[in-house]
Amino acid sequence: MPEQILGMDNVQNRMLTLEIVRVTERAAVAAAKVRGRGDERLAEQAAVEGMRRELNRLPIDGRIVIGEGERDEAPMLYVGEAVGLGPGSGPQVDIALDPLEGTTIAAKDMPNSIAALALAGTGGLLKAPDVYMEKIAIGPGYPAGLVDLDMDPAEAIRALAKAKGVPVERITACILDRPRHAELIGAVRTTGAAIRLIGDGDVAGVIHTTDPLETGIDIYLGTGGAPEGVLAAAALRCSGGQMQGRLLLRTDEDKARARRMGIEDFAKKYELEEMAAGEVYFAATGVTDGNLLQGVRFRPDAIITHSVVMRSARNTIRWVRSHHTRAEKFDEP
Ligand code: VTB
Repeated sequence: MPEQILGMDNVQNRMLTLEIVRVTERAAVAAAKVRGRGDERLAEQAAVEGMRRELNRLPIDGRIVIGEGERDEAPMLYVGEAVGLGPGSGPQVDIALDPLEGTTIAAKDMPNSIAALALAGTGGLLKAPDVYMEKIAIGPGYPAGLVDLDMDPAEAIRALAKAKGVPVERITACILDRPRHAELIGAVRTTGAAIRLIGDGDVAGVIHTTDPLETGIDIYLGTGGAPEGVLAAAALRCSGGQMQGRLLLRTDEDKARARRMGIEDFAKKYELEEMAAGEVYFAATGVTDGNLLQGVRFRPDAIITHSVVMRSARNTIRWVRSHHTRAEKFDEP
């Protein structure tokens, strides 16, 4: 059989675009069953088990590049784990996943926790170590290079307002609510722009820039997890938009982690295409209610999930609302 690669416009690959939503649906339902219990580990573990089960049913020869952690720290969905039905069943793909992005928000039943998954051809996703990444992202429709990580944040906000044709006061920046962002928040405040502070969930935060009419967010700024940065980059490749990221390697241990992932240039500013290259598929399902995705609903007649699936080739974005009327399937091993 000839080698199958992602991006070949064959029926199998096109079907895969839709199939991947089952994986995030399953993780989201598992996490939602225990959301709002104040127990992060319980929700995370449920999501991981749910996602893994469904991922291993996909016709792919997959390898995790962004997962739950390095092999010795994660029993399941660790970096390097082979997933899917294996060689011969479908294309060779690299996978970035987060079965429950925003564990704390799910445990508190606060907005915007999601289950997320991205697929790319081999080598398509940046093998980011589990360190911090500085990020900047804006949605589609702006000239390339309008904002930049190396710009003063206030300057970036003003440039964005100008390009959008609105007063700066009409711009909203999304920033993780962390003490480390005090200076950044101060700088944005000097412009008069609004800030939506989020407790967690910067994958959703970045994705929210792609639809400001719906989410009210124009720009994402600040430092969050590097693995989350790659997942967000994959989503932005599919939906359009601009993003840059730079790893923050502060300790010798951070640097050793990066080196293990094959990273040599510790100060590199990654462009969107360097974090998620070539053909990319992305899926996310809401766990808790959010700005773009509704959380899982448990009704007497069905479990309802709300997801988005995207493919970079044609920037198609599909919203999938599934009614799982035989909901007992979620209890199957
Ligand atoms: C962010 C947030 C994630 O990690 O990336 C954050 O969006 C960064 O780490 O949901 P800190 O919490 O240390 O700031 C997460 O919280 C995932 O762990």
